[in-house]
Amino acid sequence: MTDIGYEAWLGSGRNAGSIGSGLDAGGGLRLEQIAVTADLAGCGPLARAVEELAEGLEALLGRRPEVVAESRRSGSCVLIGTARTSAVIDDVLSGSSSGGSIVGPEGYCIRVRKRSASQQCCIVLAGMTEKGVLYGAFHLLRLLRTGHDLTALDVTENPAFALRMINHWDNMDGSIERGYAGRSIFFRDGEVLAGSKRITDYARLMASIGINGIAVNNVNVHELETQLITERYLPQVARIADVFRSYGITLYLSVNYASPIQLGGLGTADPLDESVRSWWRDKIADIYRYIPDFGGVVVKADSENRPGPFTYGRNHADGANMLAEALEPFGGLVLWRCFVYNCHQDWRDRSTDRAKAAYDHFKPLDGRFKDNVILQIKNGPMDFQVREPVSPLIGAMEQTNQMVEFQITQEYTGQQRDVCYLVPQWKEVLDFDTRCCGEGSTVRRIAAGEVHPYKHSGITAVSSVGDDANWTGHHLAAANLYGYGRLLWNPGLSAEEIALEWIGLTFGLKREDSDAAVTHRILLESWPAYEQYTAPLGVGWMVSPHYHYGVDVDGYEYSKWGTYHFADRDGIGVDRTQATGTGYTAQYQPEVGERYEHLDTCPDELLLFFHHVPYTHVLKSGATVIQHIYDTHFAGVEQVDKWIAEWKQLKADRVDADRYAHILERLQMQLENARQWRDVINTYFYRKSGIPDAHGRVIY
Ligand code: GCW
Repeated sequence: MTDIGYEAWLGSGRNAGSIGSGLDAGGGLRLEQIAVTADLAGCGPLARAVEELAEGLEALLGRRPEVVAESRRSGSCVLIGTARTSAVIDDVLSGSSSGGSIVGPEGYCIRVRKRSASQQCCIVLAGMTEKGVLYGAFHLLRLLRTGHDLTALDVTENPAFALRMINHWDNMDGSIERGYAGRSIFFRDGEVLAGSKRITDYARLMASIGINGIAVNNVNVHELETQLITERYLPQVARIADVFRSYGITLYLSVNYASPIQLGGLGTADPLDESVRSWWRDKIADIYRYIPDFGGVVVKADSENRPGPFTYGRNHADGANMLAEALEPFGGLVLWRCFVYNCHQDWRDRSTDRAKAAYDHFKPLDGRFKDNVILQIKNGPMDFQVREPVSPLIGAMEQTNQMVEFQITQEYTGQQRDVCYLVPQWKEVLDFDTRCCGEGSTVRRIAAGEVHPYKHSGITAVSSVGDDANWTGHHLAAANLYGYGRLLWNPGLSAEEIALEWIGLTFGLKREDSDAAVTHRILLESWPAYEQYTAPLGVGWMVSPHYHYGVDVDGYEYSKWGTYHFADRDGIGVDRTQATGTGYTAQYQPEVGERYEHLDTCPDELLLFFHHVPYTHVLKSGATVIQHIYDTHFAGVEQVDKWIAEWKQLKADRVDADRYAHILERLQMQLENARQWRDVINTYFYRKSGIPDAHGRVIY
């Protein structure tokens, strides 16, 4: 078994030829030393930063820089340190040469300084905290590895979101719910893999993209995982937390709402019952004895058959506040998921609309949650479909902290067999203007805490990582993991730029390289293509039940999950209007809701999410709905076909043989999948509607 891809975007060997200009090229940047302003006794983020720089520079320059105290520096060096440890550091932190950028607690500055006497140049990397220095070290190495000009370096960076999290859906038997890249890196056969090198390497990878919080176990907390918060497992969990801490990452756990019954032997988990509250207070105190900086708990309650406060006639604020009260003395958080809906719906019941559920449950509770509760809201109202509108709950609560949940694991978007680069989708969500506080109330600003005065906010996402050698199954799926972190640091980066960075770092290809261009094109075209050959115009859900890979048009049509397309011989789509449908559009701000309410203003790509229309309805594109279905399904397959042809043209010695063959094989699988989708969807709608393809292509 090969370990190609294990280094992911931190691989450093291949592209040594493209290292930063200015290094040894007359700019005086020979970087013979790493000078540190503090002693390095600890093993925290500062020590990690030194280690990264030493190894990274050695790989790039062919010699290992000497690590010295600031007082012993001579010649060209990287000087690193935190605020108030050195005059040079403080000077750099106090303002950029262009003046006045403020460095926050996780931010950093990188500047080139000339030492007047020797005319030797130093790169000064200054962070307010050790974490900032570590992020800065990864930034500097990224610049070096992608060939940036360092001679006039002037960087000031702060992350856009405070909480930049990952949620693993890992179970203790080693399986991963919705995992497509092997088994868990945290658990196996009921044990915690404390001490595993893989976890250290993972923490490093996550720190390199700025992730600062990780929940390691599945939100569906089963029997054994319920015990993770007991003395039996806490010592091992604490060892993972130690590793995370050294990389600036805080550990979180998903907990079972019914723990007081299952672990404590109580007869109830009623959040207003004093014995339940006191049980949780003791339990949380136990956790902090093992993990002093424990981040808090993720809770999936009253959702898909998980226990919750509803059993006791209480609401979600009651449930969340009980946990929040126990966590408060330690500064811990409750990440309370809003994925709450009736998963036992009768498909005959046309009045219940799953899309409305989260808003209906949570919006009335605004202001009733404690300050250390954050509502965790999926980006769309249904469930990570290839196309959904933005959840109307995002921004709708002024007095309740919120964070957005994305899905990096490709449950509904090709399961890391099909390439589907999701950064463009996430960017669309972040740029969406909810109008909750007038124009400019974008999801990005809400999640950054700029629209409402949230005490805590940020973004989380379901992990795509498993123990496959390359972490993500499909090599190209690593672009989503990388892109997620980069976007959370700086949502101003374009999806194109992020893809280019990733290609440069992963394959050592320069942007002007034609092989980089092919890979870049495939990534950028992949989400649109996936949308084209799967469920059309925002309708979603035509997937094989439970697995969610592959087509099954009626797989969920007569089920209990609340996910229907209502196709008949005349038309298709879900009427969610106020005028004649479920009234879902009323959950948006009026300007937004009105746009979706009317056929003439509803964007094509979401038409069938909001409206039931005849197949002959003419879209803004000029095509009828049925012709659009045929055209996009043919186009989606052609697209994948074209990628294969282009991939085959790559120069043999560029992308290494292993990755070349792996990606080609996956593209061929994707072609099969796309063809199946195309033929089933086109045939289904041809048979339903009786309307032939205007271009006479083969439909069965
Ligand atoms: O997307 C659905 C998945 C479930 C998942 C659930 C959730 C962890 O199909 O596997 O359960 O969402 O987000 O809780």
